[in-house]
Amino acid sequence: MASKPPADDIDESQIRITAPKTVAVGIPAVLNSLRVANDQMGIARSVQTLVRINQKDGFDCPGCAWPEENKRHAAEFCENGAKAVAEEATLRRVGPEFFAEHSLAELRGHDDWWLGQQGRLTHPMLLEEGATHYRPIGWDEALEIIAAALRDLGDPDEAVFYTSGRTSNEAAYLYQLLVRGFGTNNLPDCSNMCHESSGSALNETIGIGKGTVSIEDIHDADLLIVAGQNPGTNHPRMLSALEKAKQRGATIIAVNPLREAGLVRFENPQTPRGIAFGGTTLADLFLQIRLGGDQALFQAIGKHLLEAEDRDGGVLDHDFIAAHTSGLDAYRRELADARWPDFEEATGLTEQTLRTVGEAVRTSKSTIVCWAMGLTQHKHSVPTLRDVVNVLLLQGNIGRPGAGVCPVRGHSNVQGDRTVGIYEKPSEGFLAALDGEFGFRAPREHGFDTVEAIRAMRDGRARFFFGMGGNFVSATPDTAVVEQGMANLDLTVQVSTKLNRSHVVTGRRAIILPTLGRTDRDRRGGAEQRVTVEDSMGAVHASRGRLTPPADDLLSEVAIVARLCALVFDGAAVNAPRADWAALEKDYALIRAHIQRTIPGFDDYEQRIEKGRTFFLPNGPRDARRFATVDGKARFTANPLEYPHIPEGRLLLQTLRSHDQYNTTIYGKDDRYRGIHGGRRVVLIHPQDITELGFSDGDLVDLVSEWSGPAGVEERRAEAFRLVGYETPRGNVAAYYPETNVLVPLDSVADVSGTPTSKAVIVRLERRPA
Ligand SMILES: Nc1nc2c(c(=O)[nH]1)N[C@H]1C(S)=C(S)[C@@H](COP(=O)(O)OP(=O)(O)OC[C@H]3O[C@@H](n4cnc5c(=O)[nH]c(N)nc54)[C@H](O)[C@@H]3O)O[C@H]1N2
Ligand SMILES: Nc1nc2c(c(=O)[nH]1)N[C@H]1C(S)=C(S)[C@@H](COP(=O)(O)OP(=O)(O)OC[C@H]3O[C@@H](n4cnc5c(=O)[nH]c(N)nc54)[C@H](O)[C@@H]3O)O[C@H]1N2
Ligand SMILES: [Mo]
Repeated sequence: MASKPPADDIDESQIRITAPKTVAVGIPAVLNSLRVANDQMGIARSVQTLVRINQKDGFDCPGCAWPEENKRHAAEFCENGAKAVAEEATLRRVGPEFFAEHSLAELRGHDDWWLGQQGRLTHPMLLEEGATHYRPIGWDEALEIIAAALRDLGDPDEAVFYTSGRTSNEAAYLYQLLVRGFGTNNLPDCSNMCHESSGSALNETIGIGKGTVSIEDIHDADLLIVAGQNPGTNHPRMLSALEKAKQRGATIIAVNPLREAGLVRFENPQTPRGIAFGGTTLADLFLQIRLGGDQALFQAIGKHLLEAEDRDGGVLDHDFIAAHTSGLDAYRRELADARWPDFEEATGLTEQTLRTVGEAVRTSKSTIVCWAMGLTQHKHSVPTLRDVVNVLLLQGNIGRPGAGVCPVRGHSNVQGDRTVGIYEKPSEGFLAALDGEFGFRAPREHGFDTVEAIRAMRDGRARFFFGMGGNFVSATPDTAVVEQGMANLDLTVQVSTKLNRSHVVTGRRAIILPTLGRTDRDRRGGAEQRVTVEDSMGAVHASRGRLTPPADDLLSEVAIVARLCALVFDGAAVNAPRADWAALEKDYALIRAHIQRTIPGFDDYEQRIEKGRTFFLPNGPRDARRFATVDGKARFTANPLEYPHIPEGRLLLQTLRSHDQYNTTIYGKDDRYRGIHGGRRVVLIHPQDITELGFSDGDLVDLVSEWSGPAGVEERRAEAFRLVGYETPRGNVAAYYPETNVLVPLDSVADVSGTPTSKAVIVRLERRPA
């Protein structure tokens, strides 16, 4: 299995390398965001759009899920938020003429960057079996083909319904109802590849799969540990919150194999200090940890705290532990056996450094741990995150001001989608509420997550795929297997704003349904509709787009799903949900009323989102130190230490994002902060590893991943990457996703959560034939 760079548009011989930056944002970021916006949408539309991002009567930025500050700036967005918006608000169009001009075979030869640059989709398109080109089709006809394909399936479990995390609460709720009404829980989502490990660990230990802090807690924290996250690129607005905490006296510890600029120093473009005086130093301590060493780090902190307690006392919060937790003894025993040399080996840090961190935690009055993909995409991510919770519980750092867990979410509504039912393992309580509300019986058997869905596609157990947003083909692991799996299907349907690889790697038949994005005006039933979203901290608010949509008769996601519900349910099945689908399509408030009646925490939904208001969903640990776990306590857990072992002559590869991309949407080919310009097929590698493996900086290599499967060692190859000497731990390398997804074995997943191990792939380098 190999991925060749699509030859048409990749010429990365011109890649330019400069020194990595040590400061993030500042004026260059502002200029860059304006340039990108102007390219895509012209200056008038840029200004009209950018001033409404994250304002109280505007739209929610589709960039990330970081919450807004309560007091908003005139420009409450960041460089990368502006790029995300510009991509959506672009004036470029992909209409029927485009598809007439470009055959499927030709489109397959382009990379994700080229495809995304073509513009917004404007018409429903159909690819008939054996056809070389998509052709335009009417909405009714398209929806009828989908409904007929569903009726044709022998078993509802042969259908897979994927969701990406931009979908609004209203659309997601109706969508899960469509899927469950049809008879399956096959609802894989991007979260399966993202924060599923966080959800698994947090649900088990504190009884809620979400973070427990608010933005004020971040400002008030005494110590912030930011691990496995690159906020300068992926959550730039978080830097303002970290800056504020810093100015109030907080200590920040960054934990990352790479010295990411955003963690080192921040120039806030919204303050004179940021513009004129060189900004704020963020990380007081930068731990350049080995990939996958974080469990050892948190165990080391826990061990240090317990030793200090035994020696001097006064470290643990005994009242909290007695009243609210269970399992301390088992955790204590596990750590008593753990050895400092193992911690050193796993982290690449000395005992002295680890104890310095332990001291910072011991003396902190309130501690928050923030994390993202660096902690969730490893085989042992769930035990790692359980050990994060253990450390916080020791000092009662959950459910009080300035303290708690902060998994920093990716997609802007990924958390809301899960809240309203996008989940392959729904709870009985949720299903029973749906049954009561809609007069049917929802299926109880759990469905496929993302990896299981791909296996089903590969093995012929799935025949139908529906993608509510996202780019399943490029975002998922093991690209060659996924592409073959898609080709096995009868029909693949994508509801999308922009062209991507999932439109050109298809089943025997394929349908593209273009849809409105966050920035577009959504007029239905004679009124402008708003939707709601939930941010990373459990706050829900409304979002309303103002721009003229890219085509006149575009349907919103809600309208598409409501019409499918009518086609699939009305008149037909005996056991089907009942509702006035046409009415729901015309007034989204009616959908919110259903949500309010079936999901706890949405009381007075409509009133609480009026006039730019925001409300918090209930959060037991945060609100009242209530822990909905098996024993009603926050649970200490004993987790044997795990960390990656890299075979001789091999490297451990993490796959990550550049500064110029949003997941599989590539804005450009620069990674400004890391000093990479004009190309993406690079491997960041320690200079001594380059020499030791017999290469030179700048050499072109193939990356070959090695995975011991049931049938022996499997190899996967990604061709033509340029070696770039970079400050990363020995033996650890980094390269961009999605180009490297071909290397991630489908079966290499995190224990418990099933998340692909995108931050831990064993590879070797092979010289390219000259
Ligand atoms: N502009 C922009 N914004 C985005 C996105 C985007 O693509 N572009 N994507 C959105 C989405 S869906 C998500 S999930 C988030 C992703 O946000 P991040 O998690 O910040 O994204 P990654 O690029 O995957 O970066 C992972 C970081 O973790 C570090 N890391 C990797 N492995 C380890 C490890 O073992 N231990 C530690 N301590 N660190 C490690 C890497 O060096 C890197 O700094 O961002 C969201 N926001
Ligand atoms: N190797 C590796 N793989 C990874 C990761 C990694 O770090 N390494 N990260 C994983 C993570 S964290 C995530 S979240 C996934 C992301 O997986 P996805 O969410 O599936 O991928 P995206 O690239 O965000 O999807 C982009 C597409 O969404 C569509 N779109 C954008 N906005 C809208 C909208 O409002 N409505 C609709 N209907 N469509 C819209 C556009 O057509 C666009 O092309 O990838 C995962 N894959
Ligand atoms: Mo994500």
